[in-house]
Amino acid sequence: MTIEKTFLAVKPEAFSRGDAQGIVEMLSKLLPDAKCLAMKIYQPTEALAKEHYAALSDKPFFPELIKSFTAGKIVGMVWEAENVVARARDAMGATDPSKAADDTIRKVYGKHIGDNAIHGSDTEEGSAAREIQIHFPEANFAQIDPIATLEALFTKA
Ligand code: IDP
Ligand code: MG
Repeated sequence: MTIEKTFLAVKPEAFSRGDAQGIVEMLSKLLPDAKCLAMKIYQPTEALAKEHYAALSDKPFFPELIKSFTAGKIVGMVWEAENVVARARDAMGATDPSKAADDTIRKVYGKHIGDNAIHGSDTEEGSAAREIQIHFPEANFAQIDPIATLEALFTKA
């Protein structure tokens, strides 16, 4: 049993639809033992997006993906729990929302493969740690209440 961290983010399209709160609530419900360790609202720069999605740079949809990920604000988060990388992916559902199982975040909040509401680190070794380093280089992690923190961030924004 390994305690892991993963990087999760409400994507720009879902954020602009006003779905951030619902998505964070669903994460809390589907991963009840997981601790949220950090949360920020920010608009990814092109450089950040390209670094984040570097492994997909040769895909035909890469330009569209970068455009989408930089189109507006995201809610970037670090969550920690046993086996959380894979479990968060289960909570998210399939990459294509039309193929996602019922009661998954992408089924409820995703629209299509390019607008699938939430990002979560891949299970490939080192992927989550790399993304956490990119998005949270400051790395001052402490358990926070994700719903209350999001509300406070909205109040400040
Ligand atoms: P994941 O987000 O489920 O881990 P990845 O294969 O890592 O899926 O792809 C990253 C993101 O790129 C997806 O969430 C999706 O928004 C987008 N994407 C993946 N495949 C396609 C595609 O075939 N067309 C358009 N966008 C895609
Ligand atoms: Mg991926």
